[in-house]
Amino acid sequence: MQPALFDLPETRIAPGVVLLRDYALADADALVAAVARIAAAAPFRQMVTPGGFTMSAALTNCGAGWISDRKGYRYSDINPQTGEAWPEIPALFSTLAQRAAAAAGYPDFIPDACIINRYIPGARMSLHQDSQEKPLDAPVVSVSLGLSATFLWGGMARAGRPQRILLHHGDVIVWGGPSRLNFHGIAPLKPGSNPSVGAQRFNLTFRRAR
Ligand code: MD3
Ligand code: FE
Repeated sequence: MQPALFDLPETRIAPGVVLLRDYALADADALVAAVARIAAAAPFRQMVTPGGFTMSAALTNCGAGWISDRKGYRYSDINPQTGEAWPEIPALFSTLAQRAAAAAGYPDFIPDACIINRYIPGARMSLHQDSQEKPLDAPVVSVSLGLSATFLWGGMARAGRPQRILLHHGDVIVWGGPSRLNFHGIAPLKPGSNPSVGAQRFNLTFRRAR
């Protein structure tokens, strides 16, 4: 019998997409500590979309920063909240992202941007495509920390019923190849508490922005 998609142990879940269960578990506490240091210099904030909605997930960045306002989405070296450059990507982050990308079949990936999303119970991310990055042949490496979340992914169109994958503390997904422009999102986070992260979820996405 085929396992249900949501509890697949790991492996290739679509063309170019590899789920690495627990891959970041050994580094999780150090990753969370690094997130706290980054957030001390560049606080989490809820961005406003070009359509005027406030996103329910809060975010900060290291490396090149992704920002959104009424003018649109884009990458910016400057944090508009502080007027300063975003913190550098810690070596721990880049090493993990490169190892995971190589394990998934992308040996040449070197990230220059890391978006850090923070979800509290009830927060979500609606279906969208990530297309602001210049080299669209580079993968995106996603690291989940804290509360579990239901990841939603569709095909190349927003319409239709998205598939669901439960992502847990320490899981990594490498998303590339023909699936790089798939629509995806996060269902509203359920209440709960994680022993090392508390009542929240962080997601780190490593990208090649330029
Ligand atoms: C599939 N973040 O920051 S990570 C985002 O969990 C974003 O915070 C979600 O979507 C989160 O843009 C999902 C998994 C992910 C990230 C990037 C992708 C899946 C992707 C880019 C293309 C296709
Ligand atoms: Fe995304």
